[in-house]
Amino acid sequence: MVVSKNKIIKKVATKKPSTKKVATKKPATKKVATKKPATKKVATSQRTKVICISHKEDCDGISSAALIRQAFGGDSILVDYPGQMEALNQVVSDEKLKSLFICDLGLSKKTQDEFIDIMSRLRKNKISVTYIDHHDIDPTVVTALKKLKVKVIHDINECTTVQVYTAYKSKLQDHASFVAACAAITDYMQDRPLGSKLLQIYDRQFALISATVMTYNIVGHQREPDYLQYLVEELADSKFPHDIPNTFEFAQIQVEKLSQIIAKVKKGMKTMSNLGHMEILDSGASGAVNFVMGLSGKNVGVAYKERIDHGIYAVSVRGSDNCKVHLGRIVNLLATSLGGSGGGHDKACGAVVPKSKIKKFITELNKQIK
Ligand SMILES: [Mn+2]
Repeated sequence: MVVSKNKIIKKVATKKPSTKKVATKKPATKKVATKKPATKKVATSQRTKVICISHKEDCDGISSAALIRQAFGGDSILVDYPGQMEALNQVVSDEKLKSLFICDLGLSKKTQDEFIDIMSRLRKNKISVTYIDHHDIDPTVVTALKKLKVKVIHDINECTTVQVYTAYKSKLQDHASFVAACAAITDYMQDRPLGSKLLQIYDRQFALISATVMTYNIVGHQREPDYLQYLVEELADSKFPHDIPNTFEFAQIQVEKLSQIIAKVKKGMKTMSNLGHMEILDSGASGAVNFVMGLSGKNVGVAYKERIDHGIYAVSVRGSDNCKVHLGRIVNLLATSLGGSGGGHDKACGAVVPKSKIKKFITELNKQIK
């Protein structure tokens, strides 16, 4: 692995205390001794850390973290939606934190109040906070964040990485446009004004295969945080996916697994008037949901998997091009009303639903998407 920018910064930072030690060795002369407390004060109150909290489950989140790292250095904390608040609560108490970026982590009715509360605590400590995202957001949240002087970069028409790229282009290498184009593809946003321009720089098939291989590697390594961090570092280091060892081989294993899921969905899928749905037992719900939608012949597909330890179902919802309702908004309200949470894009979203409410969730969703 190449030594990352961030490690270099860290090394420089750790060298500082050693100079301090040199200073403490000099108590011989009075002048040096009186200077000591001053330097100490500055050192203890000095906030130097840059942290990016980003979404770990897809190419847009990982790529956003990579571009923030390339532009600003620092460390990434990669989380899923349920882990988002825990990570935020953790960084609030970090006395070294200077600057925080939050990327590709949409808010829901359930999380937005706590989020604003955490932001106000960070801002009281004068921490610079930038929230970059494209998920549907309650306008009152944007108003509250702006009032707290949180920098909000938010456009529902471009994926997060494209927005990171656009905002910090001058700090990024040329290769960052490729990372952003791939993220746009995997978020179904490569046809948007900025995303499509970035994609045009590159050969379409080359970008498609790169984005797809990245996605399979991210999805297949969700339980290996070190590997996800490694991907962030490699992308920040301007590597193409094919230059990261074994990514294509790993993608092949993933496609084989997916082909088995197709067979299982054909057998186990059920339909209602407006949607197809299926309980998934031995893979991720998000890996199966597109097949549920496609093979059901309906405009909406729902796949749900029980998280036995948590007493909930993790639900994935997808809409076809013919789906004219905003699924993210409907799912946000519906899941919240059933004691869960959820939200996302118009045609791709997710939810957490209490185990006992899953049937109600599906029948209500079926009613609401006519
Ligand atoms: Mn995204």
